[in-house]
Amino acid sequence: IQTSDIKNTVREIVNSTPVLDIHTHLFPPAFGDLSLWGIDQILTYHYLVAEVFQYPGVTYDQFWSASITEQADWIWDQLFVERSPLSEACRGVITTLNSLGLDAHQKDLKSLRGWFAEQEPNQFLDRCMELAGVSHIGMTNSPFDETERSFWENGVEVDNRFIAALRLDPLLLDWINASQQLRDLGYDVETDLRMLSVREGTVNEVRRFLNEWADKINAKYVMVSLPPDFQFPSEEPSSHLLIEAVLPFCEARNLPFAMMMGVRRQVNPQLRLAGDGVERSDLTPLRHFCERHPKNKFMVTALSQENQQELCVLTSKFANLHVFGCWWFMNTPSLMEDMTRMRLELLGPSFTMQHSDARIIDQLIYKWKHTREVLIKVLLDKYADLGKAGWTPQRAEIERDVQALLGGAFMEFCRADEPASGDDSVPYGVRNL
Ligand code: FIX
Ligand code: ZN
Repeated sequence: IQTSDIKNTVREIVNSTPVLDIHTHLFPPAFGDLSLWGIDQILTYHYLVAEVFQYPGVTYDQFWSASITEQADWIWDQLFVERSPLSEACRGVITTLNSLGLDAHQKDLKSLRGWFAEQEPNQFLDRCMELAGVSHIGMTNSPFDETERSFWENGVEVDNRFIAALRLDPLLLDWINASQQLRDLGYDVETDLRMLSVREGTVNEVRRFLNEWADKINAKYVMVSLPPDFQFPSEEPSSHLLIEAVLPFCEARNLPFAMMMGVRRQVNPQLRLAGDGVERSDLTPLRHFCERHPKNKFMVTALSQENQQELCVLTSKFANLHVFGCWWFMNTPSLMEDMTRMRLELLGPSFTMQHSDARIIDQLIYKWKHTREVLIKVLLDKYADLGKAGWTPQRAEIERDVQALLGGAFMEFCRADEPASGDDSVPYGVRNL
């Protein structure tokens, strides 16, 4: 294609390529109240809760004892009426409403509520996925969550556009409580993992738990979020469980083990879900994972800006490491742009540019619209630089690159055979996608 047409071509391809959104907190409507959507949910998103407490007016107690409608009223008033919605999370609300054909600037919350009240959940999901250009949605599935667990135990039928990920935070970060929960679920585990002889039985039971739940939910990968000072290997239960149960299980089933690194939970507990923060992570454990477990596949996203370059370089050293997403505090246009540029410069199109982390179905719209805007900008620059160097891309080449960045590289990573395993009977993690 002509250099002058590249702009339109890149824009058109980025805007029309379907996304595999590998990590969200969304559930399909079959999961009842766990499936969140609608104006009051969007307005009480925890990013906006954190923002509204920048301004005086209500105490934490007043806010949390109010109904969700009252909370949404307060956030709307403070962040959209009294002030301009300049933050990324606020702009997201505007983009979402606008894309749905609603006029947010009229500041008429009542009529917005009326519109949402008329929507049918399944049709609304279809509409959001279509507007967002999302073909598949990765969930976050925790057998340790009682409400969610009961849906799975009762054989919930899962919309096949949703992909399950087995989330293991309690198992790896809070073994004392997790071991009790496992016993309650009928697994014969001991809390004390220090003695090898005792550990053996426990480890086998943990593997049974992992296998049963991976089957039940049809998990495509396994996932944990980690604090900045997480160490591996160590004398902590997490290391015993990883080395003896989780990693062998992942290897046997060819499931990637995804780590989200750098979250300092509950910096301000009064903010509840909005109270988590970020600190720079020590990435040495990640190197240890890749070196010592070459037959495992690891996926990583880091929450701190200061970790991004080191993470890219580490990724370029290990074929069993896949970097994904601009997570949470990194999911802001300026940082996302820097990160995507750097990743392309250091890794080429071998990573997953973004995951939405949406908690509310409607948010798919803005998260992906804003991401695509960034991707267009970055790719246009990169192709322009390549043009100057003497390489003008063909349409099919641009399509291939965009597909890789929006989910294709992840699929390829999941499907790739392990370097040293010759066992053909092992099912591929995402073969049914
Ligand atoms: O741990 C996670 O998966 C995080 O994404 C969430 O805990 C966080 O609250 C969030 O929604 C970030 O976007
Ligand atoms: Zn998340």
